[in-house]
Amino acid sequence: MERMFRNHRVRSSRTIDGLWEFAKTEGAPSATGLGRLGFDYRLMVPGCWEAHPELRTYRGQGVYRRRVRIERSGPARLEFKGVSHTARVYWDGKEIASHYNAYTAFSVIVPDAPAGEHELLVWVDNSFGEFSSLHVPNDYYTYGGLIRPVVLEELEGPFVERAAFTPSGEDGAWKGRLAITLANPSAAAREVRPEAELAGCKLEWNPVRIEAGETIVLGGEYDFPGAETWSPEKPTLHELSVRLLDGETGRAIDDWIDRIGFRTVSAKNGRIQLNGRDIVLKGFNRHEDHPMAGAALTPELMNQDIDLMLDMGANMVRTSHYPNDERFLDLCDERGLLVWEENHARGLSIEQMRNPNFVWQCEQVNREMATQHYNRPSIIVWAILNECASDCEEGRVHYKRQLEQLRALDSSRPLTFASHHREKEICFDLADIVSFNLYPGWYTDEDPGELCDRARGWADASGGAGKPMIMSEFGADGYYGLRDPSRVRGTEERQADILEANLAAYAARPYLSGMLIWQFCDCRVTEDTGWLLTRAGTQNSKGVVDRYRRPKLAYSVVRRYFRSI
Ligand code: ADA
Repeated sequence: MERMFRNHRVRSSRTIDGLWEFAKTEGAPSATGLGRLGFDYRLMVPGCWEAHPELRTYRGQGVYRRRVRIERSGPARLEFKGVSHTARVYWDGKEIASHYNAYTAFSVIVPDAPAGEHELLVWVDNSFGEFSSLHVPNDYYTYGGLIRPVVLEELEGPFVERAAFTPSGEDGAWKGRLAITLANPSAAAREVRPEAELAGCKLEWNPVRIEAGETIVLGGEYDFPGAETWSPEKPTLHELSVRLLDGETGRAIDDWIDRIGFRTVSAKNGRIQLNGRDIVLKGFNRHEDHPMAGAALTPELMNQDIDLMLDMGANMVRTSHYPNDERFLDLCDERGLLVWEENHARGLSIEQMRNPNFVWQCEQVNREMATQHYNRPSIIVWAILNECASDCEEGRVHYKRQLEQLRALDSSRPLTFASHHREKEICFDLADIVSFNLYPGWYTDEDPGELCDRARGWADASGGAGKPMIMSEFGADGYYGLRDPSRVRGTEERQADILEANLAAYAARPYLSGMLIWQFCDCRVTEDTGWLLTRAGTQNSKGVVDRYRRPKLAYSVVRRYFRSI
């Protein structure tokens, strides 16, 4: 199941999940060599290869193989929701696609796939090196494999590539802008009649002729008097269904379904507004990580994480530090958990940002994140480049370029980035919200309240005056099960004390618009992160629950504070 709802009623679409054959390989692939490998492993898709007992710490390359069946000759479309971290796709021995980055989807069309059996090979690489500027040894784990679903679709000709919907207006008077992208991958031009339905409104367009290979965009601004408002308390979703009818016969040849939430978000007067009302964001940073499933959490595990966060009284999750699985975002839409979604980068120095691939790899992940997740009501903030070099002019060039890119892709959501540069930060003027990662009580001995006030001052002095402020990370290590009345560093008691001191200080500061704990669950980290990030147990232990989601002492402290704010 690639989404939490049905995406198509007309288009033939299915996931190619289940067992795939897998072989380890070395170095760059050659199409002929790949097919001759001994495929000794049987791995589950979606899944991480680390789930196999022999591959628990494998970093390198491998090839997945699967035979797929096409029922009706014509264009076939493959969509990979996430391959970690570099993929090359081969269809009947021919390379048809490649993609970098584990955390965004990519698709490819085989224009003329004959009915019958075909061989699908996916070469996957999760190694670190010069090519990869964003997946680097880090304070989380880059798993290997087809970590998110794979979808195979059979098209009849022109199809709905996507539809972007931007709500505006207010409760009782909702409007919205709809932009539908149609493409024709087949060799012949065809006339189609597009229609759409949303919140009881039926939209129809005149027939259009789409030339072979052409992409067109149509749409406009419409009123939706029947639309109900989406909010965390009542996350009403409306089905948006777009259909393409054959120009001559009127028969439906393709469709595309998404879910829309009517809500607005703004950042005005130093506060963040949802549906025009000031809101305080309280929640967690979360890595997609689980001891049994790696980065390929099952929907049950995703939903359990949301249950735990909601139980503690959270209203927001930050997808630190990369775009998340579409199914997790579906659940957030459905359950009313607000999302800060960010592009993929953590703690890159200016030297790392000089990697010749950094610019295009960031541009791509920003574009894919914003276009693929555009319709989601739960996402109310886009962010970039967590703790990178926003303290120097050379770094600022990247922050400026990427925030401008995101704003051009989506002007309906406020933008931010999480900074740890304190008074040395020089990019707050570029963002809509100022966000601080500070660890009083853990990395420093400062008082959280005083530090927060100083941070507000740093923001005001460096371009952030009048902008809403979020404490985007604070926390402390607590090793699950390590309890001791001495309350020394590393015990669950000390972690709970530190979180309590932070939460008490932030809850008492009316100028704050948000507080996000580092972190929801403990997570695996790369083995070779260097002395600075050598972490006991090769994990970041600042979770309020451990890797198996067992609550630590801090759980009830957080629950008490979040529920009372
Ligand atoms: C940083 C970083 C997190 C994590 C955290 C920590 O603020 O953004 O990814 O590494 O510190 O635990 O130190």
